[in-house]
Amino acid sequence: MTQHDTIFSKPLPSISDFCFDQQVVEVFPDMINRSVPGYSSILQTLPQLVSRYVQPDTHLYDLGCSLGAATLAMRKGCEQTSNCKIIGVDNSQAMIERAQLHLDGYKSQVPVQLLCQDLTEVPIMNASVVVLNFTLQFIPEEKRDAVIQRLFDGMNDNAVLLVAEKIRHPDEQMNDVLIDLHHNFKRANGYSELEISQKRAAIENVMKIDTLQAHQHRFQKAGFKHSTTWFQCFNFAAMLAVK
Ligand code: GEK
Repeated sequence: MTQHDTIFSKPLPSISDFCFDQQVVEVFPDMINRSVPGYSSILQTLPQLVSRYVQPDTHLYDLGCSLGAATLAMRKGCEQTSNCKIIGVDNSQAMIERAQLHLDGYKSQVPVQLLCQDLTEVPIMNASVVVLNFTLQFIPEEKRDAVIQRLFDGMNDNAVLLVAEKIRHPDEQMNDVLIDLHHNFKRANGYSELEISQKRAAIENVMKIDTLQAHQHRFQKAGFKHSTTWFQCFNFAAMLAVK
């Protein structure tokens, strides 16, 4: 059973930058479900997208896999394809250890290898599916172009890159509307004003968000032939790009 997220419920004397430590691992499923609108819809759709693009005898990568929720969804989508291997990567040791326990709990023919490593350093090769489910936003902005380019270079023709992110609207007034809708979503899920504002302060420095246009531009620049947004709820969006 996942624990209820109360990390920011008491006033904190000072707010440190958010990090994915043991305390976060314990509450992570509750935290992400109550904070990210559309998270479960995106996960439910992943098997369909994976089965559409997966190729036999290839690798599938889940970069920033946390507890392996997307890894499990990917595994469902490639169960019928021969000789696939999933590689899950996260640079939080606490996340990887718990993800291994989750994955061991479900039987499957598809091998999964979990790596505790910085995703910017993991070799990508023979990939038919690459997933960045709410992870790119934690990579320093100046490195994002190079990260997407490396993924593109390690992908096969017709492979798919699936990227979900919190996004910023270029029109400030519209951006404010989307932020208010998101905060109301968090209130409706039981987060207090104090929790919302302390979390915001903790995440401000570690999560810089791009516009949808910046993402699309980056995909094109890397060489992807096709890309679109396939899901959006408030300021959270899921995109796909095909090589
Ligand atoms: C899910 N995809 O449940 N290298 C590897 N991992 C990283 C890096 C990095 N440089 N930076 C951050 N992470 C998951 C949810 S959570 C999203 C992803 C969120 C990892 C970090 O340790 C964390 O586990 C994950 O990226 C982001 O579908 O909490 O909003």
